[in-house]
Amino acid sequence: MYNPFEFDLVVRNGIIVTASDEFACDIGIKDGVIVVLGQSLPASPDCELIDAEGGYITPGGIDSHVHINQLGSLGARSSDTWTTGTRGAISGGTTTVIAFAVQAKGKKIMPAVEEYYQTAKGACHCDYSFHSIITDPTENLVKNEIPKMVEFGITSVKIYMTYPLLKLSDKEILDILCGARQAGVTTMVHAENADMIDWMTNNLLERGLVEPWHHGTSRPPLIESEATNRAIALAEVIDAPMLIVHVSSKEATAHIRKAQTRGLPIYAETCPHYALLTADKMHAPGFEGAKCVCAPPVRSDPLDKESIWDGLGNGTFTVFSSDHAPYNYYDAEGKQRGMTNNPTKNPRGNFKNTPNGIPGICTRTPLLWSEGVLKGRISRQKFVELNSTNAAKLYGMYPKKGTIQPGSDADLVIWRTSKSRRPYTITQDKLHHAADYTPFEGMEIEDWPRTVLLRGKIAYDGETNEVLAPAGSGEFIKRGFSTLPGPRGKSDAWINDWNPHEM
Ligand code: DUC
Ligand code: ZN
Repeated sequence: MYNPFEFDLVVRNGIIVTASDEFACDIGIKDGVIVVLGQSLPASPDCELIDAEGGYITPGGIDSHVHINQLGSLGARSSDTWTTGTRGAISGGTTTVIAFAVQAKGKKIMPAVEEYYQTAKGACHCDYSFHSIITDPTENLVKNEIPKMVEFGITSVKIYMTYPLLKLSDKEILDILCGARQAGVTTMVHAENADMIDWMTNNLLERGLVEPWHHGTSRPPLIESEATNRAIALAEVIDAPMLIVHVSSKEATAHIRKAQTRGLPIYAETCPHYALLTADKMHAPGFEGAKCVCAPPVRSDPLDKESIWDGLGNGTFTVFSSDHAPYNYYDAEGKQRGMTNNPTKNPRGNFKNTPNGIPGICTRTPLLWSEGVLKGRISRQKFVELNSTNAAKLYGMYPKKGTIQPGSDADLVIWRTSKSRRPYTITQDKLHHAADYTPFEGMEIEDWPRTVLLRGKIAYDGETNEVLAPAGSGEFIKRGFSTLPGPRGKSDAWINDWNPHEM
């Protein structure tokens, strides 16, 4: 028999879903941590009770790719601060976010990390961590600063193959992969071919083809496919784990699948917009198409979306992230840059000067639950894997985060049952982010989280649509190493006599 005074909170009458199992039982929580999973747990008079009313309970979501309080492409201003971004996250069932601390060229990474840390501290409605974006891989950074980052609790770096201020050469990428591999760090890659984009963009501009949808014309799937294939080759040379971020096309998905089949530690991420939106969104009247300008672009071929759902179901994709990069539509420092900075004076704006990115932090988890699980595209176990568990494992937070078991943080999402569920229409006025629009406006989905708990406290009430976790309740998560397969170890499968293990 458990001591009834052990618990601060008992969640009764729910069906727990993890990445591997599903079972009906109570959850006993003490000091924000799950201490017992059991049948008919006793509760003292002081113990708080939550009745899940037969609904599924999934681990709090982990959104491992969000841009918050970060300057965007073309110097655009993010519409979300840490407070508003994490308020949006928690309202959609995300209890941990990982955002980006950016190294400025010519500067060190650790000061950027420390400065970014100060902007988040005390401001968040959910737990948070950072990846580091490396823009200038000096020898000192690779040898000395990456290990310092690891000590701080950051065990992943992100690099870009495109964008003038961010892009790295193949040689620089190899340098980073070496340092990352030695430090046990996972490298995330934005894979698009920079020269192809520049060339096509200039050509389109010369011909006056500048409307928002030509953003998609300038970045066809081949651009993503070539860079993905190259990134995988670079990772293979070094035997370094790599995650390809925001995969949008069937061609890139196929390269990743092939690499995984060959046993390489290649991981992949996709996002709600690639699974659910198509390029016709960029043809909206006037300049409205700018609301869906992001990179890689949402695709026009329905087979791309089909391959994204196949990849979500068959394990090609490791994580499902929002790539929340919010720029207000009605903002001269947001999407309107494409109207004001518009040399051809085209009344529909200019895609080249439109900041890339869309908001998605509130809607990511409900969309995957509704469009994935409730529409029968993926199992509940796969949902948990994509929404929480794999991110926790890959980014070194498991089992504190990403699952429901004794010892884990009591970060929980309680869903309604098939009887109590009611259709939910996504509209901007209900969302808790600070962005002034949602690309999913008007979309009818099957459900929205009923209750969200952050470390054993009700953080969001779906009945009233209220965020109850105060700003400042989120904690910085010092991350450890990935527990998913890393370098393949001593093997005779090297490309030739050169062997990264002898470096
Ligand atoms: N593309 C990026 O490269 N970053 C943020 C958002 C986007 O659309
Ligand atoms: Zn991004």
